[in-house]
Amino acid sequence: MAGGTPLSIKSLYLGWNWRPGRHYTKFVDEQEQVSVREFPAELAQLAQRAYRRTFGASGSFVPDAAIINWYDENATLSLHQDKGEANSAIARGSPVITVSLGDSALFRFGNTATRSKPYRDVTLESGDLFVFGGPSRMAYHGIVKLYARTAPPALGPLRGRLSITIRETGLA
Ligand SMILES: O=C(O)CCC(=O)C(=O)O
Repeated sequence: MAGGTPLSIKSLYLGWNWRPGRHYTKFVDEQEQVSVREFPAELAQLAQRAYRRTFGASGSFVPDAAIINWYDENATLSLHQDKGEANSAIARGSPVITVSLGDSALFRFGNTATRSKPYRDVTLESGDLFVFGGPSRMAYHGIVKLYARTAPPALGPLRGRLSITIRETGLA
């Protein structure tokens, strides 16, 4: 839910739990009884490879959180900035890395100041990995639309789109 309105995407959290409008916690419930699922080492390795390919070997990037979003064919994600992470991580330009699986989607990658132009629309296909960090870390971004039934047949009965968005919270 965002402000009482159901989101049109379904989300699962790894490493740290995030509730829109709140902050990261280690628990999935209000009562703080159920711990969030572990952030898998395989995702950390994948994100670090992407980081090195994009920004070179120097610099530090310690990913520790992922959001898995599932979009049905009508789902969208409005333009937003990712700003729940620690100021230190954001100030370093620590990247946000998104892996796409399933149906293709139109991803809008904007500027850091406003939700309006200039922005670029990029089609993300299954298997694509998108990295933004450095001076683009606070770029507004979102999913404008899905292209239904474009997922590779090899993914079997998966409907819609899954994205895995990996970040460094800087909170550990
Ligand atoms: O689904 C995507 O590719 C983007 C996800 C996203 O923007 C987010 O989780 O903040």
